[in-house]
Amino acid sequence: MASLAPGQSRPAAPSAAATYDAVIIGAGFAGLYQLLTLRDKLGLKARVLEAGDGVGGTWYWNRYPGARCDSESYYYSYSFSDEVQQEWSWSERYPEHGEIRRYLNFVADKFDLKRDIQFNTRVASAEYDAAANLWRLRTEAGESLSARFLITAVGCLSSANIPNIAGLERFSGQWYHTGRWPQEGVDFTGKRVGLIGTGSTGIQAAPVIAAQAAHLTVFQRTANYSIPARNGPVGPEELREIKANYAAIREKARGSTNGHPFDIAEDSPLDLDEPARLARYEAAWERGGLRFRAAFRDLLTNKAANDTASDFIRAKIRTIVRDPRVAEMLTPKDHPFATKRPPIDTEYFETFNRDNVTLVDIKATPIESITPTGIRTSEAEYPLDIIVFATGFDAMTGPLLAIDIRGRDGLSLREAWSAGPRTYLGLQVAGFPNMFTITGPGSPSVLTNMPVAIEQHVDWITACIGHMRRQGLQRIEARPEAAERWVAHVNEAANATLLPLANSSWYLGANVPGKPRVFMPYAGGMANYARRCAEVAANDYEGFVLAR
Ligand code: NA7
Repeated sequence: MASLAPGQSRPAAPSAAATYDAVIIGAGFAGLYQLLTLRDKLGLKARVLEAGDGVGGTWYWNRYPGARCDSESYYYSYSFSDEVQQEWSWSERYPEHGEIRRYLNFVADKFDLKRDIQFNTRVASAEYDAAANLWRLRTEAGESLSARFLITAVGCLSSANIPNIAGLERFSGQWYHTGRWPQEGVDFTGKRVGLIGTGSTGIQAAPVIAAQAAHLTVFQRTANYSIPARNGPVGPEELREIKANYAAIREKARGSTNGHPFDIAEDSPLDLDEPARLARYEAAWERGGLRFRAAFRDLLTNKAANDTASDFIRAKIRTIVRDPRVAEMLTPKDHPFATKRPPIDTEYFETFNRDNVTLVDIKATPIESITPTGIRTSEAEYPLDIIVFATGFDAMTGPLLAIDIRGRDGLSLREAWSAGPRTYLGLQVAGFPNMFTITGPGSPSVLTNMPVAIEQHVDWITACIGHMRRQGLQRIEARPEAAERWVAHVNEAANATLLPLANSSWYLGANVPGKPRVFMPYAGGMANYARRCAEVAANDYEGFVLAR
């Protein structure tokens, strides 16, 4: 068992089958805030079970070189406490993983949350006991707990996707998945490193690894669009202004489509002539970040509009990368911009101008095996000391299905979701009473700046449980027909956008062999979604059955 961080107390293990009002799985942004509201607002006996030895969730595990958030620090943060907003100062435009962990530790300590978090505890199973109306949990260490409410705060990107490549077990060097990065870090000095994957993670990691390693070979399956992040320090004046305007910033984020506090332009690139359109894109490129998508209103809904953005980025890649052959390999051709989650970068394309970096197109020359000394493709063998898998996650459903969750009559979540996830509002699954899934599939989640989606879910769940307690209600369960209607609406919302056009996207589950292809997050927009959830609650929890 890993040692505790300074100041971290380890709560006593619960006695056999200790019973709680609520058990929360996970101590990231979602689990911490859910614990705070249930315990301190509602006075519930609540406990968090967390697999890691500290708080952080996604940011506990993702410590790879270059790991930082793509949302800007001042709004990738909690809004529920003005004291936290005023006391905490971010140092960079995009928070680095260590700084996010320090922030979450600061919040956890400020509200004395760690006394109710049991670290180093992975939940193996959770079964609904209908007679007692309790969830019965078992941990991997064999402890038993019971709770009236089960709340999953397991994150959307926490189940590592490690490709099944023949020979990995014979590799004599070291290999790592970016989402399971060693706490002590990895020293690349003098090493020949192979990096598989060019999603957001690979694109963040490649420049940092290249700067340290003797040689970096990037194995690319799909060329990706990326926008410069334009990271830098946050100055004292900027910080003062942010802190003075937090109320308006938060309101704007909550009222937006993606949980970001900035405006999306009201016109289409097709309304402008070419010089004006290019000038708009240039300005967005210079400003950098995910906001590039907001340069026009219809980049995600109109293919012709999107083509102009895709072409602009392709031209940039060809300008930055000196070797035309490499530039061509790096140019995305098989999906429109932003239909896969768009990465942002710090000198990613520039990295391919370095003498110690090689790009291998593994769509043209697939990886055949990992040998004891490197990676063999259909064309060549690349000798390596270290392999880094930046191959992403079994997103959204993976972390839930990793736990053996069984609802009414022993129905397993795996069976219930055999054709893809089915939820009501991304908050509940029919047949699984009193279980809430924070940022579950069918909610905006990964299409937003996550803390906004998380706070909205936690506040809704807390209000719902508060209502139940006041009314003497013991059980809430999604009606199957309400879930069916919601699933249809989630599909409809996705189909109103260009998002389904990226047929290898993790939004669709297409990155994990054998996973059902269903567009998982809700693409109808954060503000619309929150309004719908509020209406459901106001209409006496329409679509749910509540019982004594
Ligand atoms: P992503 O975005 O899922 O990217 C994974 C990358 O790994 C992507 O380039 C994949 O290629 C590649 N990949 C996946 N499996 C394989 C195999 N078997 N062989 C070769 N290459 C493979 O994960 P990230 O960690 O980068 O980002 C996840 C999210 O974190 C991101 O979207 C942000 O929301 C933050 P593919 O494109 O599938 O051909």
